[in-house]
Amino acid sequence: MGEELNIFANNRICNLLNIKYPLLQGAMAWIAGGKLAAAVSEAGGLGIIGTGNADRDWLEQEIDTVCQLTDKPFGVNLMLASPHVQEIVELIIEKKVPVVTTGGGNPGPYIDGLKKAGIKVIPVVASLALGKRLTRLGIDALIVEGMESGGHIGEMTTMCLVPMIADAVDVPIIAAGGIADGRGFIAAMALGAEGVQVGTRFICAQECSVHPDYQQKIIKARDRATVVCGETTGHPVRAIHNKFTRAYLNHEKSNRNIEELEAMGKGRYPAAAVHGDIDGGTVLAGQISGLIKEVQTAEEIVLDIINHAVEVKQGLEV
Ligand code: TUI
Repeated sequence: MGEELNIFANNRICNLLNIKYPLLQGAMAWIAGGKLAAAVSEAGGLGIIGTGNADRDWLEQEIDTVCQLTDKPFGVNLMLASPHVQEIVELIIEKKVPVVTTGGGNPGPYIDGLKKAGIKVIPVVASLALGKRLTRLGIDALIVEGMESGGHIGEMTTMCLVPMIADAVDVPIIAAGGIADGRGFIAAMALGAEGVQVGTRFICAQECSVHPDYQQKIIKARDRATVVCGETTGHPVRAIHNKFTRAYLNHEKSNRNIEELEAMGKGRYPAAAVHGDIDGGTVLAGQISGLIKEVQTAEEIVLDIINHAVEVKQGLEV
């Protein structure tokens, strides 16, 4: 533990966000609510509420839940493709949420307003071009997300994209995609990141509101369990292969009608995450699912990753 404190004493992500460990919890729509975010923040990481397409009332409740459970910093993810994005931004500012991450698009138009309200802004990017452009707009850090991630993804891997962006920008970088233990944590640091974001492993946290069958689907997953759907629509999504992805991919091969494919995917995220329809719903999860073996508390997950990272780092110092 003493060693671990030394490692993070000068860490720019810890200092920026006022957290103990440079470990962010991925903001998964329909999955990461206030209870999970509070548990991760209480454990020393940064818990983040995933908004997806949720409206203002839902988010207000989840923010209130976090504030009842912890006085530590937390974040909200702004999903830029949401029809409620404007009202969500207003609520974030009203509620003085300490940290905002963004995803699914270019957050350029919202950065100024959030920064003026004293909020730390950390966009998720999946390409070098957008990463470079956003650093000129006064963002605080970047989450660089590789295509190993679950959910909506870009084309680059974490292994290639993190060092490219690390070379090109001065803001600190948080690596995401394919990270679930101390080996991934240290590998990300070696690539030039100063923090990591972990999504899929936190789906298997006890405090996560996701349906228990969803957690079991991840725990049973092996190395090639996930597939990417929707490449022809321009919105590729990684999910665990099931009856639905099989039907979708077959349809995608034979029929490239985007509206039909979009209609086929409608409502599938909550079907799996909330109602536990793990055959007919979309079970968003990253490639790292095959490494996840059990449901643990958020605190156990945070400490396991950090302690493992310390051990791995020591093992490398030959
Ligand atoms: O956002 C994600 N992953 C997600 S969000 C989600 S829920 C959802 N609900 C309804 C509709 C759509 C999604 C499930 N998974 N990850 C962050 C991420 N952002 N990955 C890739 C990007 C990204 C893509 C394009 C960021 C910026 C971007 O910019 C395009 C441009 O304008 O240059």
